[in-house]
Amino acid sequence: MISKKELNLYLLNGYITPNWKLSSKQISDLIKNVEKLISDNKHCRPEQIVCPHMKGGTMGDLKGDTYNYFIKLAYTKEIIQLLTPILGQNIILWGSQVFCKPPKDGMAVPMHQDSHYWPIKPMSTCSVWIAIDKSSKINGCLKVISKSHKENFIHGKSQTGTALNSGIPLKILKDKKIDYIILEPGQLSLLDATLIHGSDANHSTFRRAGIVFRYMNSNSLFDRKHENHHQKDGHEVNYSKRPIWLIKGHSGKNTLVKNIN
Ligand SMILES: O=C(O)CCC(=O)C(=O)O
Repeated sequence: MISKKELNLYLLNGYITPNWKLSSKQISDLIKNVEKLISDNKHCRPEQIVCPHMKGGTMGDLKGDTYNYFIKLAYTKEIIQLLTPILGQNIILWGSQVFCKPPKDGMAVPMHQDSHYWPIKPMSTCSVWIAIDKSSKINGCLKVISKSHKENFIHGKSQTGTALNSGIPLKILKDKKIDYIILEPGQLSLLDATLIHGSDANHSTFRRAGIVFRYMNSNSLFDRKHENHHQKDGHEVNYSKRPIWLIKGHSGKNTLVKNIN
């Protein structure tokens, strides 16, 4: 559970790193499964492995059987306890992504607000970003603009060689203070959907891998009619048929809801 002080910091700044981390066994299982996922899917950039918790991913082209592991990880009791003060008693898992930046080759993620792309109405969602490797400025850790979650910013086409189609133009960001989220393996960060965040390219000799799970309050609607879009890697994001998972409580008016319990 996060403390009242941590909850207030999350509401104020748009993110927190709670005082909890995965156990050594959980970390070694996570490393093993991410490495298997990447080696089973050499056709994907490792920063762009979308929905590894779903059999076949969102397009049916993700190979291997690690989805069994990732969906169970999303139900980890302690992670859900951290989320509950933020999202309430009714929670759905609707997405996930592995962002693994190989040494010397990892792509930058342009500064963006996730709410710009997402089909959730109203936007009551929280991302749990879990560090698989030590993540610091050297290997392209997450960077955020604290308190930026109160406002919507325009997005434009992103530079070539970055992991997303669009980002916030650099001229808008130039005077804003950047905070770097430095994490040990197994530590995690909770991020508001509207917080401006991104990460630099990895020029170091150390891998920087993380996995993010996307949760929403199930009183919000996962809108099946939201416009589809195409990612840079040719991956089509199609929200109309994606299954989502009930983590706790009720599923509200949401459709295509599964449950592993
Ligand atoms: O892992 C990263 O560098 C970026 C993560 C991100 O953009 C996200 O979780 O929405």
